[in-house]
Amino acid sequence: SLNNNVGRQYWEFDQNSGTDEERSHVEDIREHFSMNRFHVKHSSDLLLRLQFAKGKQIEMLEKVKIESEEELVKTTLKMGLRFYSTIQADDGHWPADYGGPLFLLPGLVISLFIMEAMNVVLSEEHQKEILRYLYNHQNKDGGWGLHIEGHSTMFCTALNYVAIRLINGENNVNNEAMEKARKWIIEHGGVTYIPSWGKFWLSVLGVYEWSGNNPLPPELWLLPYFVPVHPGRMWCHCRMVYLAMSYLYGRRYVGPINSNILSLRRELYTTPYHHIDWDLARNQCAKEDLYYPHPLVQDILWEGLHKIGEPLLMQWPLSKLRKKALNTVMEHIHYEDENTNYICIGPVNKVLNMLCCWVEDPDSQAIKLHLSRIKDYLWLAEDGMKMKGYNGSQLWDVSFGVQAILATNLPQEYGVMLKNAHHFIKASQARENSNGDAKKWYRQHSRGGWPFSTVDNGWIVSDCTAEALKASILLSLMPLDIVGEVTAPHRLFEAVDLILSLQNSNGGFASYELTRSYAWLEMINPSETFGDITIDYQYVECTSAVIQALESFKKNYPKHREKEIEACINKALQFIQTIQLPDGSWYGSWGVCYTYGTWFGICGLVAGGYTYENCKSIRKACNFLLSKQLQSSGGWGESYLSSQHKGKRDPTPLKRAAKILVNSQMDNGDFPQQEIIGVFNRNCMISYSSYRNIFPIWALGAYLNEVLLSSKEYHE
Ligand code: LAN
Repeated sequence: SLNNNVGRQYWEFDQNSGTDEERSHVEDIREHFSMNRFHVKHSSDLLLRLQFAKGKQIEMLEKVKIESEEELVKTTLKMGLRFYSTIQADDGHWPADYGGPLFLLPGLVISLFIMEAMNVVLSEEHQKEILRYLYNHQNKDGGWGLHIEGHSTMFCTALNYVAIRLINGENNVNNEAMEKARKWIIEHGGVTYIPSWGKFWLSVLGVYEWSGNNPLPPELWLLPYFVPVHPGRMWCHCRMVYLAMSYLYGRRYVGPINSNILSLRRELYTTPYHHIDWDLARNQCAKEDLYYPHPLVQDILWEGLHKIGEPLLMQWPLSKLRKKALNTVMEHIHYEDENTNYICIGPVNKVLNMLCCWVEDPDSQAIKLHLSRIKDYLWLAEDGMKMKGYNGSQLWDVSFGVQAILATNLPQEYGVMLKNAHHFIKASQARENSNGDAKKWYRQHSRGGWPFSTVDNGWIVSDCTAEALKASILLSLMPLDIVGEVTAPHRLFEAVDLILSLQNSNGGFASYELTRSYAWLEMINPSETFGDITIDYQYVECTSAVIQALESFKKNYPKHREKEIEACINKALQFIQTIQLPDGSWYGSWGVCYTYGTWFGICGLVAGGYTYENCKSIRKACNFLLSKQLQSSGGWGESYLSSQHKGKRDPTPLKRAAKILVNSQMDNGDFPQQEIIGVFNRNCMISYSSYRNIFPIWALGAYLNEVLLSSKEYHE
C-alpha cells in the first residue's frame, strides 16, 4: 500500500536462518526460560534482540576503572545508546515484545478452528511456538492467570486449555499439564464459573450454551444517540468488542461440532452437559476472576432482557428489528475493518470482526484481507509465540525513545538512530480522517494525530499525538544533518488542532475520543474481569502529555491559535491538580502505577510553569516519591529529578538512584528485564519491553545534564 506498512512486525520461520551454534544458543535460552518459568515470568525478548544485534557489532566499553561519577554515567549512557541502536529496525522503530495478557491467543485459535483456517494461517512452527508459550505460562497450580504474572483464573485456565486442545486435537488430553489444568477447572466449579467473555467464546465454539449468557442485544445500536447508554457513546475498545459480540450473540452462532468439541463438553464441567442449569450459570463467576462484581441494577436488567426481551426479539415481528440491527452491526464492522487495514482497534475485536465476516460470508474478500493481517499480532520470544496486546507499541516507544536520547545530550552517540526514528514519526502521522461517513460510525477526526502503533492501525490517541508532537518539535530544533528534514509546520498545526478538539469541558483528556457519557455507565459493565471500560475517562497521563506538547509548541510557534492553546493548557493544569490524590500521588492507568502517574502529574505541572517553590501540588508529589524510594537500593529517584529547582535540591536520593541504574546495566549495554510494568483496565498487565532501555537512558541523561553537569556550573 502507499504507506508501505511502516512499522509492521511479523514473524516467519526461516529454516535456514543462523548457524548451528546460533540455533543451539537459541535453544539454550528457551530452555533457561522454561526451567525458571515459575520464578521469572517475564521474557527478556532475547530472540529479537539477538537477531537484530547480529552483524551490528558495537565497540564494547568498560566501566570498571572509571572513578569520576560524570564519566561513569556518560559511559553507562554510551553503552546504553549503542546497545539501543542495535535493536532499531530499518524503518526507525524499536520492535519490542508487547505481550502479557493471556486471554488473547484463545480467541484467535477458536476463530481459526471454526474457520478451518488454523493450518492455513499458522505454520507448524507457529503452532509449536504457541504451544510452547501456553505451557510456559501455566502456573504451578495448573491454571493460567489473566496475564503472565497473575494468579490462576477460570477465564484464562479454561480458554488456554481449550486453545491447546484445538491446536493439537486429542493428543494433548492426557499429558500432565493438561490433567492439572482440568483438575484446576473442576475444583473451581467447572466452566460455568467462567466470566462473561469466556462464556461468549465457549458458546461460539459449541462447548457452552447461548442460554447461559447474559444478553448482548445488537438492537442497542438502533437506539437514538441522545440515550446515555447508546453504545456509540462508550469507550472505543468497549464498543468495538461488544459490537462484534452482539452480532454473534444476535445470531446465536455456533461453530461446527466435532468429536473434539463433544469431548470438551465432558472435560470442562462437574455435571453432565445436558444436566447443566444454564440459567443459573449465566451469573456464575469464579471468585478468582471477579474484579468487578455486577451491581444489582445489572442483574435486574439482564434478567428482564433475558427472560422477556430476547424471546420477543427472536420472534416475528420483532425478528425484523433483529435483522435490521444485525445488518447495521455488520456494516459497522466492515467500516472498522476497512479503516484499520483489517488490523482493527485491538487484538480482541480483530479476531471477533474476522469471525463475523466469516459467518456472514466465508468466501468474501474481507476474509482474505483479515487473514493477511493476523501475523501483525503475533510475537516470538524465548517463552514462545504470543499474541500482542496491540499490533505493537511502535509509535509510542519511538516518541519516548527520541526524548530519552535527546535528554542525554551526547550528539556523537546518536548515529543515525535519530534520523531513522524521525522518519518513522513523520511516516506515522495520520494524514486524513477516517474514510466515508465517519460520523455515522462514531469516529472523531484523526487528521494530524498519531496512533499508538502504526499508521495502518488508523486510531489516533491523545497522548500518542502529544508525545509524538513533543518529539517532532525537539527534533526540529536539531541540526538537519543529524536528524533529517523537519516536519512541515502545517503538520504540527494539524496535530495541535486535533489535540484542541479532544479536550473535555472539565479540562481533562481521555484516550482516543472525547468522553461521551457518564461514569455511572460502569454499572452496566458486564465483563467481571475489567474495571472502568464503559466510557473513555480522563487520565493524568493524557492530560499531562498534552500540556507538555502544547507548551513546547507555543514556545516555537507562538502565533498558531495562541489564545485557545493558552486556555486549553490552563484548564488542563487545573484538572490535573483536582485529581491529585491526598498523599500527593496520581493514579496511573496505563503503567504501574502511582509512580508512573506521578511522573506524568509532575511533568505536566512543571511544563505549565509551576515549580517546587510556587506549587504545593509539586511539593506534595515530591514528598510522595521520596517516601517511596527503596531504602536499601535507592531506586525510584528519577521523577524527583524533573521537579526540583536547581541549586536547592538535595542530590543524594538521585545519586543513589543513578547508581543503581549504572550498576544494573549489563555488559552489552542492555538493562535487565524485571517485573511487568504496563497495565490496562485496572486489572490486566501488559509488557513494554523497550522501557528497560528507554527509561534508564532518559533518567541518566537527565541526571547527567541536570544534576552532574549543572551543579558543576553552579559550583564553578
Ligand atoms: C493501550 C496501549 C496504549 C495506551 C496509552 C497510549 C499508553 C494510554 O496512555 C492511553 C490508552 C492506550 C492507547 C491503550 C488502551 C487500551 C489498550 C488498547 C492498551 C493498553 C493496549 C491493549 C489495550 C486493549 C484494550 C487490550 C484488549 C483488551 C480488551 C479489554 C478489549
